[in-house]
Amino acid sequence: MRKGFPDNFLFGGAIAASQADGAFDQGGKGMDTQDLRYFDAAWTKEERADKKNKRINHEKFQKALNDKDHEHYPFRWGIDFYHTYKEDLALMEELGLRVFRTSINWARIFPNGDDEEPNEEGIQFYIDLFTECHKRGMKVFATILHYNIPVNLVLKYGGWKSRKTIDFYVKYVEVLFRRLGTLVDFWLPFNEFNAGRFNPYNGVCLVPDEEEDFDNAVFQCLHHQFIANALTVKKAHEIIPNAMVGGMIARFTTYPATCNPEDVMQMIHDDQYSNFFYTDVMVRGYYPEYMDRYFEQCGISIKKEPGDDKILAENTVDFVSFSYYMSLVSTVDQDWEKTSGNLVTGNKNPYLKSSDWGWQIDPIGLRISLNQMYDRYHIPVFVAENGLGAYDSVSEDGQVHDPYRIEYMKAHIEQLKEACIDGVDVLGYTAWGIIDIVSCGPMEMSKRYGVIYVDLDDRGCGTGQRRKKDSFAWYQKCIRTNGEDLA
Ligand code: BGP
Repeated sequence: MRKGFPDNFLFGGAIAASQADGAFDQGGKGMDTQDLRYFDAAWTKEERADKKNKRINHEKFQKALNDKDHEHYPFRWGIDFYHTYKEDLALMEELGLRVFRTSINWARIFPNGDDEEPNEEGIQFYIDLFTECHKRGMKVFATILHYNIPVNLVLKYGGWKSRKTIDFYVKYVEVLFRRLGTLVDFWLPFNEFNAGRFNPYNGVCLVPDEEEDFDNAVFQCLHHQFIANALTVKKAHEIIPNAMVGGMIARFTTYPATCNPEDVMQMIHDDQYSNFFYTDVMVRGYYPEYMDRYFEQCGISIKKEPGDDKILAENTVDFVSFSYYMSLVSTVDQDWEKTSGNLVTGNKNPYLKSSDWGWQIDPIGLRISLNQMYDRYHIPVFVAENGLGAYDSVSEDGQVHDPYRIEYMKAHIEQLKEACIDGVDVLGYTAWGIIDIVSCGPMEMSKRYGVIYVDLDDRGCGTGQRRKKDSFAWYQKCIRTNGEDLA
């Protein structure tokens, strides 16, 4: 029996380009789809929670294209990581991170997505960034697409609706593999594959009111992404010896609300449609049978080309990964109390506490998820994201005291360790938003995940100064003792 974490377990931290980098119009970068998301710092908490304020539509999309009022577009400024990455990585080295996850911005490599030649300045940025990670003792976990594609691909081709986007994407990844292949340890073609369904603008870059049959368009885009994912696996294996390419979902672990068999059946369906469909295709290499019935019932018909099934079957991922923040409850009872969460609104679990944003905190759910994933696929599993979004503030003593975050991380890492003892082959754990960044869903800076505080507010105003929170020392000790000292 294993006793705990494997030696030198890959404790790490994660961020994403659009939420951190800023410099949206520098270094030859083109406009990307996240640069167009509008936010108003004057919105009240209720207005921020109201999805209609945040949801993009045709009108907002068009207005954003020419809007020079950058304050309302937080993904244009992020935390300026593009310019500060050296200092930030120095802090991460001090923290002891063994792996650093970030995403590559497609529009930095191909500003328009369909350019003939890549942008050398963009490539050089990633060579420098990843070299710096290695110099500071960190492996690199690179997400190839974390929600943002060059806007031009949406305007000219309809984004992921078009098969042409598969070709542009494959051309993009080929450049990455040839130029950055030796600098990246883990490749992730798509962040949270199931986001295409739960947050289609982020996941597949569709503008809802521009579609005649929205649900069908979503699944068509997802099919194109599945093919792009498989072709990426193929290219990586051809170009980079021993490449490790993963598949990822946002894991919505769900429990039946009661032992009523109807609730249990509902749980199975929720798990299939929200979670396993995506990993089943990427890991097993084919569309699972249960989706035939689902597609029939929902009137979904996907256009596939001859050869698609073969591409999926022959190019499955090397590891599976997920983000884990919360769990949900499945029930047929329509009146069950609701709660919010990342990308989804779900049923409330009376046994769990929630974060300030209503996400249900469930450390044991992480162990459950790891066991479920490993039982199902028996390939290595990576926890690509986990963390607590909270309001932090600088106290009078100049420190940021965040005992709630320490409590959250401790409880989850304890369960991660249990999963290792259960025998799950866990490759690593990258704590989400290791340094404060613009939050993805609400787009506010005030929802912070970091163990490093960044002095910026919801308007992007502030000194940008970095400050270690109490959780910094806690995570540092956790890593130094390889997860043995979690006190
Ligand atoms: C995941 C995304 C991240 C992220 C995280 C936390 O779904 O991959 O980009 O930010 O959720 O969500 P939020 O920032 O909305 O709190």
